[in-house]
Amino acid sequence: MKRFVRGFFVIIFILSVIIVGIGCKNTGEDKQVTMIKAVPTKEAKIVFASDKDRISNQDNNYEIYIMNVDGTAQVRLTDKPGVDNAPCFSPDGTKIVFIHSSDGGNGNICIMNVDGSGYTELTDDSYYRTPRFSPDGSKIIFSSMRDKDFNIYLMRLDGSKQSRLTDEPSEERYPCFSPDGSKITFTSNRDGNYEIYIMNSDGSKQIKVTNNPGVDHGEPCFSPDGSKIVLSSMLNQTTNIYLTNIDGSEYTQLTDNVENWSPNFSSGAIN
Ligand SMILES: [Ca+2]
Ligand SMILES: [Ca+2]
Ligand SMILES: [Ca+2]
Repeated sequence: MKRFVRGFFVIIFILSVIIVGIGCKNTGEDKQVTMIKAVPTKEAKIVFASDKDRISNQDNNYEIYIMNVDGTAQVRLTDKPGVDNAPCFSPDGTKIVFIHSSDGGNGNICIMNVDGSGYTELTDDSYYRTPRFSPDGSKIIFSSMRDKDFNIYLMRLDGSKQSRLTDEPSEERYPCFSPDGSKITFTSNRDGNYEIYIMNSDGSKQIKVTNNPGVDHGEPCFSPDGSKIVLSSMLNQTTNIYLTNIDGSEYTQLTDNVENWSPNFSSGAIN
């Protein structure tokens, strides 16, 4: 009997050592994760527009700011009367493209270095919106109503070689390249209802992706593997985030609240 009791306690002791060991390992992993969250990499930055330095409620003087991913080290990059907004990093993180306008609507496409130097207006007739870099950083895609209605255009980083990719009398807006640069997604109301479209990067083969009564006009964006598009759509007076395959199948509503806009994928795999 004594031998049995002694053996029992030996087994309990061994199990305790194993459980404590596992617990310590998990604690160590949690610490590591916490450290990664608390100390973002030096390179990662977020760019955004804000009027937090406005002098009065009427001055409408948005500026472009940059900050660390934890919200620290906020630095103003622009200092110019008028609205500087809609910023977007170049793929290599060295430049920012954005819009400068008088009222936050249509404006001119501008580019600057990531430290705010080299502020340059690439256009001069104030008809432009939503500039985005191509994945290789060599071109800027944007929408403009300089030809009366909104269309999708492409140009070099110095503003030269502008080419129009759409030619419908409807509103074509919010262009965004696929990660491999071969396709562009955009919104259009050419069939009477705003839908998401895809075309080749030269403007050929324009195909409608969505087909529903919702107003699919919200900044579509490809997934990192190019297989899906995330967008915002208004149905029943509220705008929510939706996900669809690029062939329009599996159109899925992801949010169900009041007003959700501007979805964007991070890099990484989709499970
Ligand atoms: Ca400004
Ligand atoms: Ca058009
Ligand atoms: Ca629709």
